[in-house]
This record gives sequence, C-alpha cells and structure tokens, in this order.
Amino acid sequence: MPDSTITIPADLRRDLAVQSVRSTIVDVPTVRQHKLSQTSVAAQSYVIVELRLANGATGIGEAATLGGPRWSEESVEAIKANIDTYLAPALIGLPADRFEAAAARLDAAAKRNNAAKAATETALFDAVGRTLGVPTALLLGGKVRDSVPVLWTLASGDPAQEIEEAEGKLAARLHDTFKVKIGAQAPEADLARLRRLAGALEGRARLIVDANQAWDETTAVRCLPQLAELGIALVEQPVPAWNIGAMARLRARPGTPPLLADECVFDAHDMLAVAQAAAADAVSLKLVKHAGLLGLKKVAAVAEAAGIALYGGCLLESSAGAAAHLQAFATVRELAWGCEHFGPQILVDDLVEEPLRFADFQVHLPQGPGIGVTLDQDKLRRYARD
Ligand code: MUC
Ligand code: MG
Repeated sequence: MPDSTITIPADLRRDLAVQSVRSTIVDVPTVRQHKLSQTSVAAQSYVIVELRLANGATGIGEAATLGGPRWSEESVEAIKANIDTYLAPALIGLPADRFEAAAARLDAAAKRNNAAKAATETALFDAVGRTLGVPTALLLGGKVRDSVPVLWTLASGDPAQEIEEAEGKLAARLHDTFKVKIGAQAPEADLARLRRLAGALEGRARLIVDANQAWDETTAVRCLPQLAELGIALVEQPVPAWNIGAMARLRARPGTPPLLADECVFDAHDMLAVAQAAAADAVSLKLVKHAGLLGLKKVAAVAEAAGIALYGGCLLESSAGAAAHLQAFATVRELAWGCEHFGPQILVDDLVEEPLRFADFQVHLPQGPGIGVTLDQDKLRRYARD
C-alpha cells in the first residue's frame, strides 16, 4: 500500500481536545414585528456558543429562541445557564471529533434542552471542520446540493402590508413561496386574510400556512378544506403537538391539504410515532428540536424510511444558525419542500462576517471549512446582553 498523500498530524487526537466553551446571549432587532399564534417578536434572542480546541481552532454554534420560552420550553437564559453549568463541563477534554460520544455525554448531562445541545454540538462540528479544512457537510455524508429553495414568512397579520412585502420579495427574485403565520386571530379572520393574499399573488407565488398548534380538531375539520380551496399547498402543525391522533384523522379526510409536522417532532422517537400513525406528509427539520446535526439526520432518516417528505425548518436563526442548518440540508437526498431560512434577512443586522447569499429564490451553502461562516466579534459585542 502506498503512503497516504494526506498528512494527518500524529498528535491530532490530543489537539482536538475541547479546551473551553463560552456562551453569550445576544438580542438582534427584527425589521418588523413577527406574529405567531403563541407569541410576537420585535427582536430575536440567541445564545452563541464559542468552543476552543487544544489546537487553537474555534467553532461556533447558535441556539435560537422565539419570544422567550413560548415556542418551546427553552429560553436564552435557561440555554446559557445549562450550557455553562452542565453541557460545557461534560465536553471538556473530549476529542471534538467524537460526535456521537459527545451527544451521549450531553444527553447524560441534561434531559432534553435540545437547542442548548444543538448549539454546543454545532460548535464541535465547526471546530473539527476548521481543523481538517473541510465543510461540516462533508462530515455529515457530503453535499448533494449547493443551494436550497428558500421561502419567506408573512407574519405581520396585516394583509395589505403582507401583500406589499411579498411583492417586494418576488420583484427582487428572493422568494416565490410564502409561509403565512395563522392562529393569532379567529380562524375566519385568518381565512379572509388568506383569501386576499391568495387573490393578490395568484399564479405568481405558492402559499403555505403555519398555525403553530392554534386549532382544535373541530376547527381544523372546518377550515382545512377551505385552505385547500384557496390553493394552500401545505399546512403546518394545525393542532397541538400532543394530538398526533388528530393529525392522522385530519390527514385521512378528503379535501385536507398536505400536513407538515413541526412541534410534534422533536426527536427520532417522535418521528417514528408520527410515521406509525401516518400523521404527516412532511416534517420540518430544525436543530433546536433535534438536539444537533446528528439528531437532525436521524429524524430525517426515519422520515425517509416512512416516505415522509423533508422540509428545512428554522427558528429565525441568523446566518450562523442558518449556515449550520444548510450544511445538514445539503446532505439529504431529497428536500422536497425546500427550506425557510429567511432569518438572516429579517434581522436588522447579522452576526457573521459574510452573511449568507440569497439569490434567484435560493439560499446558497457557504463555502469554506466548518459551518462556512465566521462570527463577527464586533457584532457579537454590539448585540450581547449586558
Ligand atoms: C415555526 O413554527 O415554524 C419559523 C418561521 C417562523 O416564522 O416561525 C418559525 C417557527
Ligand atoms: Mg412551525
């Protein structure tokens, strides 16, 4: 056997030991109010994780939240406390390339806390990628695409403003699919709003909706056929996360549009339960739910095995969090519904040196090692919470 032409430093293992982990809460204002059924935000709050290896390489990760512990149970304050007190100490000294072992240590150190774990695990992948000079996608199976179709979310609740916003995105060739957040008002008011949007954008844009668990089954039975008549292509989490049975019954009714599982699928066990109940047509993949890149790929694998389509979800991450998602989304064979990583564009400012590139209705996988973006330390200081 000839010698390998790749030089692997003899002391790589020792060099990869996790030396330190730092977490910082940041608050970045959004360009407009973003209203969901359960919360409304004018600023996005993240925990940025910076992890340093013995070899001097650093890696970053981002944990996104939406309006405090309302979208899920994690708040930035809790995420930071749990990273500092439990998750970081569990990784110190571990060679950073032992991703599965690291995930097991994080699971032993804390129950759930999936956003906190995801940010910490992402920083491991970033640091190892930077050490080896390879993108995170390579460590996850290798990329099958360089860009992903990306939608924009309409969530001001004011249809006139939403039509104007959508027109701007279409004209700039940024987005031609729009997700409308519903459930903050009565279903009839949302249906009237959607009627206006569908009429104004007919033939030029695709619409999907996200109710964020707002409806009960009876409301969903009444409203889903009306959404289908309006041409809504996909309905995300219409009923509470616990009610997988309702999702399955709704899905079996004629006239129901395809259903997208979001809050009802956190880990691979949840995905299996949804698959066994035939409760969804597609699943939204998010690092904050799946506890990291490995967890995301496991959920994706269970969905693929059940014939459930994949959708690249977000929690309004900055380019840092969005880049990590793209590294994973680039590696799944089919991403039938594209992704929704418009987060970097709804912030007044980004947290990285070179924000993600949006063009021709796609968001592009950043080039370079690790997650492909570098934290801007000035921005980190500017938006850090005192
Ligand atoms: C969600 O539930 O999908 C993602 C985009 C958005 O507007 O809200 C989030 C969370
Ligand atoms: Mg959702």
